[in-house]
Amino acid sequence: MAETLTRAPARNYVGGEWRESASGETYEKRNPWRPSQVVGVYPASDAEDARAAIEAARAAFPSWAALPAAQRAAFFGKAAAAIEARAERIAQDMTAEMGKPLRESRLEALRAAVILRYAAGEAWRPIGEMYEPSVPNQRLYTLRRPLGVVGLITPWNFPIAIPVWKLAPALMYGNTVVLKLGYEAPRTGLHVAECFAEAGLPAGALNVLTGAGSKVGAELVRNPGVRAISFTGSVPVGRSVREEATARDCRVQLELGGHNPLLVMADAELDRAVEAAYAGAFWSAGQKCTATRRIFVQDEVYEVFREQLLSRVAAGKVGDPADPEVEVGPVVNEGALEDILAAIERAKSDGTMLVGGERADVDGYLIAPTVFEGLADTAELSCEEVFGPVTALYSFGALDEAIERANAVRFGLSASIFTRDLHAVQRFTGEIGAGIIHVNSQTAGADVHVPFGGVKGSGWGPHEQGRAAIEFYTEAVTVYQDAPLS
Ligand code: UN1
Repeated sequence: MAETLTRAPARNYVGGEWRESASGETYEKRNPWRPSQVVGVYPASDAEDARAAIEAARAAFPSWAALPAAQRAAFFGKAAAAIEARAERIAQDMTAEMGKPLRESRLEALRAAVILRYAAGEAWRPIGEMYEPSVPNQRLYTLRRPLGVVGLITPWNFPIAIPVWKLAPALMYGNTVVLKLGYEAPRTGLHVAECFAEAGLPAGALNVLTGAGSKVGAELVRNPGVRAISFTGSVPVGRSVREEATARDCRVQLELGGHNPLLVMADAELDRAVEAAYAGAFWSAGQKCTATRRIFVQDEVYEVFREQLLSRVAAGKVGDPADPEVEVGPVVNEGALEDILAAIERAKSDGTMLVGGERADVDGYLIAPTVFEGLADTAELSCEEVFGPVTALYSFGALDEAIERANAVRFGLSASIFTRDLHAVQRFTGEIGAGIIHVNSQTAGADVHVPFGGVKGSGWGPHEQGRAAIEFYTEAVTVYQDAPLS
């Protein structure tokens, strides 16, 4: 039996108004730690809602784009302050709806405000370059212009950071936005809409919808009114988004999966490497595309590293994500729980499970942190992304071998090496197949002011965040401006 809901059903934010879905349909969101508890009711939006949001964004575009950037930035400062003022509420909601441990939810809520403040600074940075002309009386320069309406399709696993790091540059460069929130974490993203509404953002500049990707996302991808789609999510959906959008000349940016390696050299600070392995593999229950999936340890220290990692797993606090001490909470829903447990079952015949592997709570979708060893590099778990608290240990002899094996997957998002050897660092940063490279820190995490994105099968299109975001959210034009002769 569902427990009583204490909050009114939520609504979409379209054209500056709070609206129910056109069909009136809703869906319930339950707490992955206590699935009998309904934590919210949300519009089950469909293509009609997406079309209304696209129309609102289209209508708002000319005046939004015409505003001086510093005026656009002023809304960001206010929205950031509104996020900071309600950060604890946002964090609690995030934890209740998708199960991220509160300690990480709190950091993510505040990170959203930092992203907005960084993006606001774009108002004072250049948007073009001046060149020497090759004829007299000419100014020759490049200029970056907004695209128009952009569609943002976002996942549940970073339910405020990812929507904000997409919408912030999109709006700052003068586009208007239709944002589709992750189905499993709508409340967190709706806080952002509320904060922009409080900031007085002009109606229609930002439109936010809840509902299924197959309905809302699909319309954004197909609708000719949408000039660009930024998508973060799974590989198969990302591929179909790319095919459909590029076929109609719509700009596409994809952030997809990862299968991120952590290399531990014999000279590494082992305690720090163990901490990084634990955090990278198990925080947020491994539900990050930057999570550590493979841990390569040099032969000489393999045994001691393994023992230390297993002690760290034994000491780790696993359970209720609302407890601020808890490091590993539930996975997002029952389907994810079943898929991860099934992948663990299959992996048992490919290698040795050292710890974990079972459901760790009768109600919550909790999986105990799980470590394998002895898997072949071609085993499923060595190659395919299992989006949960599961990682594997591999031993290696020389750095060459480790880099080659680490690179032998189709993904290339993040990678990390622990060593004191500068030569090894230079080899690694030069040769590892990853877009985000860490030296002596964990594979997950992303600063707001630098580019973020993968190589190989982990992404497509320009990278996100930092100044890199200008590539995707603007079009560059070259202007030959000859002065009149008299
Ligand atoms: C992070 O590691 O803090 O969906 C960010 C994801 C990535 C973002 C990771 N796109 O997990």
